[in-house]
Amino acid sequence: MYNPRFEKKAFKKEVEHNVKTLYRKTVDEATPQQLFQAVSFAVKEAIIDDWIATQNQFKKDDPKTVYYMSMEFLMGRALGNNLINMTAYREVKEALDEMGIDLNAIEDQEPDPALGNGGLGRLAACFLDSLATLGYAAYGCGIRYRYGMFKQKIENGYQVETPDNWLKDGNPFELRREEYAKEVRFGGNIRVEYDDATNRTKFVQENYESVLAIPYDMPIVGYGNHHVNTLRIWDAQAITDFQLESFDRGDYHKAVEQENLAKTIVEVLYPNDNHYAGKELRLKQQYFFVSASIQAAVAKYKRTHDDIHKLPEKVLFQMNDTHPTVAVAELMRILLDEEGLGWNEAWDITTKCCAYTNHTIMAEALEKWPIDLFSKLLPRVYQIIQEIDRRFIIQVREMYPGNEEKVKKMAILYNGQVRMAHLAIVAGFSVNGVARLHTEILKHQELKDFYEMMPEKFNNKTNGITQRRFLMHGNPLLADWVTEKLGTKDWITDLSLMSGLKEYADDSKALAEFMDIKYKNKERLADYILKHNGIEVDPRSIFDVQVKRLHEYKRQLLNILHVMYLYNQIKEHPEMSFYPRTFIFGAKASAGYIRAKEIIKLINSVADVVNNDRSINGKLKVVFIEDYRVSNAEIIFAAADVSEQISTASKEASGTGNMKFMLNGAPTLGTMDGANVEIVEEVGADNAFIFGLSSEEVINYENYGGYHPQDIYHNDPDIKKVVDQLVDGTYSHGDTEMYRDLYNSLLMNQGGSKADMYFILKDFRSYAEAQKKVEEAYKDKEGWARKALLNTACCGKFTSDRTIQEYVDDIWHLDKIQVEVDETEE
Ligand code: F58
Repeated sequence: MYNPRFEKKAFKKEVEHNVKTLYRKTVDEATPQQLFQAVSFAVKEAIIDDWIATQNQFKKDDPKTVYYMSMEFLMGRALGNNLINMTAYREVKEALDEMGIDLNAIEDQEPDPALGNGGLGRLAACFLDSLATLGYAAYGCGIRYRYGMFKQKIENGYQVETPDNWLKDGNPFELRREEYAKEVRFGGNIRVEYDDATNRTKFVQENYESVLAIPYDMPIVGYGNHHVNTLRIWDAQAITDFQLESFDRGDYHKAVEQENLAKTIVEVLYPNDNHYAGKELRLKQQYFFVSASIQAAVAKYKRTHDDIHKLPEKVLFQMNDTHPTVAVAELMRILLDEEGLGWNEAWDITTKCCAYTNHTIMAEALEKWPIDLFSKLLPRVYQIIQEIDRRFIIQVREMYPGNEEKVKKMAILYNGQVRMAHLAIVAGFSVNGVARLHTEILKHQELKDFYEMMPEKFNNKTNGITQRRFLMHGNPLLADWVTEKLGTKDWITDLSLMSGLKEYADDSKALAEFMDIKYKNKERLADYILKHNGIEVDPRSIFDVQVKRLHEYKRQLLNILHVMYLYNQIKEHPEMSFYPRTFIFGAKASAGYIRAKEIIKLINSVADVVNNDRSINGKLKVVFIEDYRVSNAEIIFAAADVSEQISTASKEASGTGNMKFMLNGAPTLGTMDGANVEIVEEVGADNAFIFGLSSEEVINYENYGGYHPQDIYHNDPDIKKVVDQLVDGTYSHGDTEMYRDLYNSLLMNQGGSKADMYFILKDFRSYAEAQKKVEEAYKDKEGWARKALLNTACCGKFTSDRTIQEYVDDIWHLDKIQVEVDETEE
């Protein structure tokens, strides 16, 4: 599809013009960063026309709009993605080539916007891509953090965090929209007044601090349809009038406080994955972006509608986990206090507008705010939550008379805490999990009481990923091959068509082509590794990859212990046949998560020993890729032979990396956890390597005990050897204490946590056996190619286009938009 807006001659002129007006330079004189800016502004110019056309279409059609409320949007670089979705990548690449500019090098100048931690934030980004591509009206609502996810350096094997100053050179794709600023208030007290004129009680917040929320809009370009949605992220600014007033009154302190509040509130993304820290500043962040977004949504609605009761016909707030759950109370506050509605009317509207997605069952990730802190920071919102809770408890008592246990288990306010998940479930009309297994566990374990009381709210929406970024952009060679084989590009917006590749599963020529592309991508990754790690890896070896956040439940420790085991095997049996392997890791550990950091150090220590042992003839290599992020992820997925998805069954809600590997033709080596279950269902058990305890077995052990890792340690000499090597100095230059904590964690109960609570030793043997099967399978070149190709062919279900369509059909009920563009202009 050719986009005439990017007609080469005009585009080149535009770039030259931008370099000149922005930097007073010629293209030859400009730095790569300046060229990136100049090219991006030229691309933005074209996007803006579609953006305006989309907004005009919205005005005409007045569609229902989803507001995707999320603390995180892990967008990744915009330039390449925008070019792809504008269907202009090729023309622009050629135009730039002709100017002597390498588009790839220019793309590398863009900092990764990393306003998210991992899966949850990246899912939000994929969803925005799909919403625009499918032609639905949507806003992403979030925070414009000054510093996103930290940059990771590895120094002497240890993770070192450095700040991610992503806005240093400015963000060419954003628009500051001061005219839509909103005030957000914190703290103070609530004065209750009786208004004789209206016969109503009024709640007036006094002595509060406030900040001004300023929106920055980023275009979200749909693929080839001229549809451009908006990601609106909020910056904070001190309210200057107020400040002056304070100075006048001599209240210097207050003015400075407000200045500080504004600065700190958006300063940094909390770098926790699947862990809840309970910091006051985080609650401020939550209320800040939620309040601003809801005020803006209600104001926008009111500009063209006069009956607030009909808000649910046009507006939907999807809460990405519990982080934006204050939305419920904030909407109630606006309806009660600003719109003057009664409780029942307001509740009716709110519960039709709010829906909640759960992303984890990990107890430590559940948000519970101390009532003290919560009520001080958000006094009016807290009053409203009290009333929601009071009414809800009446319902519970009606339904389960005399059952005070239920009340305790289900209340929103309990034991001095506000339980955000309970609030989200009570006020949302929809509660969804993110993979079939996860939703079943929610219904029958974690949220059982709620499911029994309100089963109609519960539904599953298995996650998905966008093929535009993770195939077209990340793996252009395979993308072109798929197009050629299918004889159409339609897979770009209809991934189910990939099943057409199945007919090549027994075609030797096609299989050879497929593996040749994989080989080229492995060379590209090998170059990256040489450049960034100084390690030479052989693209003919098996690239076995585990990239994701570092967390004990994801079991990177199991992977590296197995590498240690293989190394022992090779050393003990030098004659043994062994297919060369490269184990590739990439993972950030949350800054305060000590054990996760120990695991990173261990991986790097094992890498040092193994990579430098000449006696094993390079049969085994271990690579830890520094600063794993969206941009290098694209290169890594394209080059993987094996996809490691080895979480303790029941712990990984879905996973989405697993889908990106599958799309790129890497079979899964994994447990029956999260979406792995559905991946195996689609591709067939023969084309995956499954091992380990089932989720039921894990849950049974957790509930009834009976697992003793020491027995395994004492009865399996290979396992014992590997575990002992954690404390015998093999990987620590003789230091026996460096990995003592990891050793203890596997064998001893410690404080609240059980020995080997993630069942690493329990699953070790079956993991090693599955790994052996991988090796055997890989030796059969064509057999492997077949498995790899079938993974790509069977990935259709895992597009986020499918996920979004399900959200639309079952929860959001949005109307599709057809953006009309003035063709004469083209
Ligand atoms: C992830 N959660 C799940 N949370 O772990 C993963 O299985 C799932 O595929 C993904 O969501 C998308 O549904 C996740 O990434 C976080 O990072 C939170 C950040 C804020 C603190 C609590 C965890």
